[in-house]
Amino acid sequence: MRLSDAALANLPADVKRPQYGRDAQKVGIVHFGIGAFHRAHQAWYTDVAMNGGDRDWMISGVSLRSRTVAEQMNPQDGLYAVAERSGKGEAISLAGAVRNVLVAPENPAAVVAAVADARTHILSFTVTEKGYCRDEAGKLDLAVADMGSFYPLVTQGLAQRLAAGRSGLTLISCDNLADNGETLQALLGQYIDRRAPHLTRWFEEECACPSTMVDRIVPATTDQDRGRVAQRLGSVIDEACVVTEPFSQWVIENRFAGPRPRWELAGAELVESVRPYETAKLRMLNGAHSLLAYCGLAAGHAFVHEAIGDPALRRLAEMLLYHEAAPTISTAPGQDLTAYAAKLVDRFANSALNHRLVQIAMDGSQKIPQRWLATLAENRTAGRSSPAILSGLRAWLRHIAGDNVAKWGPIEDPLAPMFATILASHGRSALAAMLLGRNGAVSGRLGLADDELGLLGS
Ligand code: CS2
Repeated sequence: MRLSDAALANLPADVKRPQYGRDAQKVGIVHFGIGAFHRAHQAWYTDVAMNGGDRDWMISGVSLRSRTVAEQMNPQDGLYAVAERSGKGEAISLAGAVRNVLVAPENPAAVVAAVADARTHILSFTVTEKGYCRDEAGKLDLAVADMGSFYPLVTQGLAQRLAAGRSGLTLISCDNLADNGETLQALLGQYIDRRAPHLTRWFEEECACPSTMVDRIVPATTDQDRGRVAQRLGSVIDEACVVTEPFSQWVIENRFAGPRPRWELAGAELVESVRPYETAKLRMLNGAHSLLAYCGLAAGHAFVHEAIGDPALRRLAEMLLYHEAAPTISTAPGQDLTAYAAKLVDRFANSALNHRLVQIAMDGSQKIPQRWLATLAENRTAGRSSPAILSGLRAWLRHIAGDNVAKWGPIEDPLAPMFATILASHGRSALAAMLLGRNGAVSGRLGLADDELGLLGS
């Protein structure tokens, strides 16, 4: 039997489930990019808020490309299990905040209508770094944005809101970008300027794009995970389950255009400025993750816990955390980076998660600037070297030159065609300067100095 509202009666009594009448709740959030991360993070926070008494915050998820998630979730009435795994075991609960999943290419009008609906107050996004369609200078690439991104759908929905005299919206980026709220505001603003200029002023005045720091490690769900969850659910099959760690954090800039769920009931922190948390998260957690990914794959490891268990890699990660990233962060009152770094190492060591390094290694061109290059540039200005990051960059260059392909599969990166062209016409030794030098295709304004490029070798 497949999980669904009707199947709830068949579940073992000890499986936690939504305590609110799901059918009675209206949709208040439209979320773009409804992958495993969203289900284990924002949708879970929203479920906790509704369990705590909040109402009408159901989520309509949008898939921008494939119908896989719709096929997993829609037959289940949007229900799915969140399995929190650690050395202490596994806790399972059912989350109920997702109403349905819309597949944008099949029914764009339904997505636009959901954005325009009078009851919608929030749009949110986990479209990954590349989903923002930025060019090398960080500006919107209009041609890419017109082809299957969220920009046209959101813009049409907002235009309908304006035409109908409806309220503005809060748009929340939950992706690992620096200043993700400002970035979203600027890029969507550029799209609106070009494609619907009559909206520009209304968007600026009536909508808000708060920045957020999102954090929860969520490996891609495997068939084995689904099998294990089915066992826990008394043989009820859940195609949409997610596996995650017990830890979760969400820091949100308190700047909304209208109502919002009480996400603080699940521990979300609403603050004046997200920047210190976001910078620490990107440069420390994500920075160390990418380092472990490229150096770990090269050393033959498959999982994060194996890489952090390798003494040489652990030393390298700690060098990045304590000596390279932490000194560049201006902390908020009470923010303790030493404790944060120690906690990260513990989280990475969680061997119950099986978090694949190849998952982290993908899309490096989109991740490296905010994870490594910003740190490197600030250390350079302060006269400090960043040897761990340089090791990471060296490992990344080898990765995209194909050294790990035989063992770990093809390079997944939107710039992979460019890497191939550079390799074919200029050879390996040109990669560093063309991608990471001043105004390089990956580094942009964060380009490396000549002596640093020299240290990368070839
Ligand atoms: C990871 C992140 O895949 C990656 O690049 O670094 O997804 C990481 O697991 C999350 O940001 C943790 O919050």
